Amino acid sequence: MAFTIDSARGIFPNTLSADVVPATIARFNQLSVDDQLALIWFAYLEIGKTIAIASPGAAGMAVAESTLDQIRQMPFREQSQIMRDLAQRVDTPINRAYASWSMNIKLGFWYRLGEWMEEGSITPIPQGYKLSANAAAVLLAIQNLDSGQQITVLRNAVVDMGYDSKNAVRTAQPEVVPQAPSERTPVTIEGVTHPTILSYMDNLNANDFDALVQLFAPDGALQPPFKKPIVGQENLLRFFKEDCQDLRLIPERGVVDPTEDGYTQIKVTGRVQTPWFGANVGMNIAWRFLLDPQDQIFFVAIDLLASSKELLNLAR
Ligand code: 45D
Repeated sequence: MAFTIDSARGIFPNTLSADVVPATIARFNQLSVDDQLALIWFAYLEIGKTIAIASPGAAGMAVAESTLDQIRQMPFREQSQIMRDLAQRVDTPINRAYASWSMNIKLGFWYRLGEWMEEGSITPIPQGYKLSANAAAVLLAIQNLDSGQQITVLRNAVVDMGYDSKNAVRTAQPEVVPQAPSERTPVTIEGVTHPTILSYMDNLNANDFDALVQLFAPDGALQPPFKKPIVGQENLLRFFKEDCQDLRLIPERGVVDPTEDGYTQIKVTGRVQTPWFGANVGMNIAWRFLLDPQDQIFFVAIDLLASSKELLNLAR
């Protein structure tokens, strides 16, 4: 066979992704836990000044409710310890519960704690907390990112918290109902009319994950930004249901490049919005597809681009 997943990862090598994001996260992870919590707080306040975060849907949050109530009832000192434990990823019951939640529940959990910190029922970051010089430098680096990169740093900081034991069972998130066909607005992509690509965008936009996963080869793979590939239809379906609800994909343009042995490389660039920030934040994204000879998705990488200039880079 012409391609392996590993070699497929290298298609369209000229694509410039926002490496500053993992670099910033690596610097963040070196900081003391108190600096980490304070820094996220300052970054969150800063970002909140210009872009509003939407509140999480009540239905999805049910599984986190008892943990949230439990924390709210604790004395301030214990609340601080819970937050430190989360950031330090030690083995505690709350950290195990946290790790079992889907991405949106983790974000919604912190959204609530943030609201309660502002309102005073959860212990605040001490007034006048002074960041170390290193932490101040990381905060400055975050302030200099574009908004799509800033929220990616915030999200990654949150998602990696908690304690993920090897054999943990994931807590199911309530499933969304796919949008009715009559309510869908199909995308158009300048330079790309390939039905598999258009269906990919349309099914993801409609939360139609069963149809979406059928577009992949049985051993097909998807590589999210800065992550390793997720391989196989079963793993992909779980990922889509847990982490990909209510995304808005706005592809703009692309190129199609037939390759050896009936494979086709297709690069598409455009914007993606998350339900948390709606139209207020558009992330600059590239999709690098490799279709097999049956026109199924053998591989797709999703890249967060270095800048909006990269939206025009379709070079092979
Ligand atoms: O520690 O084609 C406090 C895929 C202080 C799928 C706090 C995709 C203390 C395939 C402030 C309270 C998914 C790959 C913390 C496409 C403290 C596909 C709280 C891409 C933590 C296109 C912090 C999708 C809070 C993409 C409340 C790129 C933080 C989606 C909240 C990207 C942060 C989505 C939030 C992103 C961040 C969402 C809500 C980056 C949300 C980020």
